[in-house]
Amino acid sequence: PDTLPPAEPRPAASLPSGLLDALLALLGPRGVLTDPADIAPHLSDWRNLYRGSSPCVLRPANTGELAAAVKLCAAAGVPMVPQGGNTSMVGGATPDESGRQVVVALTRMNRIRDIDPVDLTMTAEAGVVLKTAQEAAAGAGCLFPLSLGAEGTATIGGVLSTNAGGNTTVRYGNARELMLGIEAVLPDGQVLHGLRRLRKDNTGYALRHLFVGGEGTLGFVTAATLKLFPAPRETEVAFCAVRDEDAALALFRRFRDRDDSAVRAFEYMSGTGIDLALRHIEGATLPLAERADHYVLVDLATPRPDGGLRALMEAVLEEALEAGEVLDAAIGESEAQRGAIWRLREEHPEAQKREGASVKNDVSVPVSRVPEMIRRCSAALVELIPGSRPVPFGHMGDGNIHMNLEQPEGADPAAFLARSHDIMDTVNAVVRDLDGSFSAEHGVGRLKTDMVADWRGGAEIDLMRRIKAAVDPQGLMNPGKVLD
Ligand code: AKG
Repeated sequence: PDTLPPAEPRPAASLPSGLLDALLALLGPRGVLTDPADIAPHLSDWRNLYRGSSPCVLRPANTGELAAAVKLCAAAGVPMVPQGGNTSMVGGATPDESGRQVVVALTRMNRIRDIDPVDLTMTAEAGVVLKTAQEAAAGAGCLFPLSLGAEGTATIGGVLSTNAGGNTTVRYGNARELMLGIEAVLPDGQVLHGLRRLRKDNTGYALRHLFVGGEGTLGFVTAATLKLFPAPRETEVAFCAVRDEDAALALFRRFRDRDDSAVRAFEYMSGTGIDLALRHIEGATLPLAERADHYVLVDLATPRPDGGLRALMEAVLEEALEAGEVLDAAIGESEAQRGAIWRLREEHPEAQKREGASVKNDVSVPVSRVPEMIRRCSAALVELIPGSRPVPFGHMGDGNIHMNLEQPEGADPAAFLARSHDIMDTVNAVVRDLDGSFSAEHGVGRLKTDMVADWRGGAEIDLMRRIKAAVDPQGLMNPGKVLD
């Protein structure tokens, strides 16, 4: 819930002397926000977990301006916080409270520089909104497949910096797999020119990958060359009530075994989550006759003109009905119906927010262990906080479930949120036991820095720290994120 008061920015006077004038001379008044009302939206995160301060917000218009501004900040020893659409779930783009960190918003760098339907590539600047990139690809008869709930706001720079996953990872991989080349501004203001569009390029360390998942701690992603795919010609979406978590996994395997390439998304939702969506989301309706405890959404797509997806969908659902795995199913008959099915899934975060306080656990386990993970976590959470409501949902096809917990009905939200760490520890204990990860697609940000050393100890954390020290010796890039 939005429980925190609005952020209070520090006055610009806290910048080292002369720096603000130099930045204004470089970027102009549109490129430097100093009015507290303009700065305020940049100081807190979507979940309202954090609110920080920033003496001003820099908004460079291009890579050259950003590089020059970074040089000025680096020379003055001023820490920088890269920000795109500001949709982080882990406080990854929020400055701290010191008033020393300067937010650098890349939203004005929003040109699509090139689309090539032969190479199947798009080169887009960091501030291009994900949905805009999808639409531009579609306009060229292609598909840019990365898709997630925040796609109307999240930017290319943000989704790459966090190696976002989303709904289509099962078919197309995470943001990392969709990136061929990168342009970045390093912490000292040098520009790394790596916008190659090659499918093969083994020429030493793949430096571009340092910036994907680096969450802005090693520099700014300013543009990327992305992979496109042939546009789908046929799509089918079904909403199914399933017997239990094992039945959901069995259904996934049936589709995957029949036609792996057709499964674009396979999402799990609990009865509790769907109840919340129906309660809080205007116009939401259950497309089935009866409520169930477990549901899945199946999304099939193919570029083949005679794809036969409807026959595939019906055949697999029929088999699964006969096997008792599927209890009931509805196949979307129009774009509107397919959209309405997807909305039930995509509005889970909003529905949870409207219901009250909740704690998010963006975790992953091997796909085969998803049912066990959901069951064990749900039981452990209810034992920890009687009356609390587990709301597991998400990307079953790639092993990433949002193992969220909603407060008990009528309980005090603050008292519930005070148990956040216990809740996360409870989920993480199960996830660790099942060889999973404490952060699947949201990243580490500020929320989970203490978990990195615990989960990625020894040589892994040591190498991460050495890379950070080598690339950003002054520690100016997004301090306090990823590594503490
Ligand atoms: C999703 O909907 O897939 C998200 O990543 C949001 C997860 C959440 O709200 O916990």
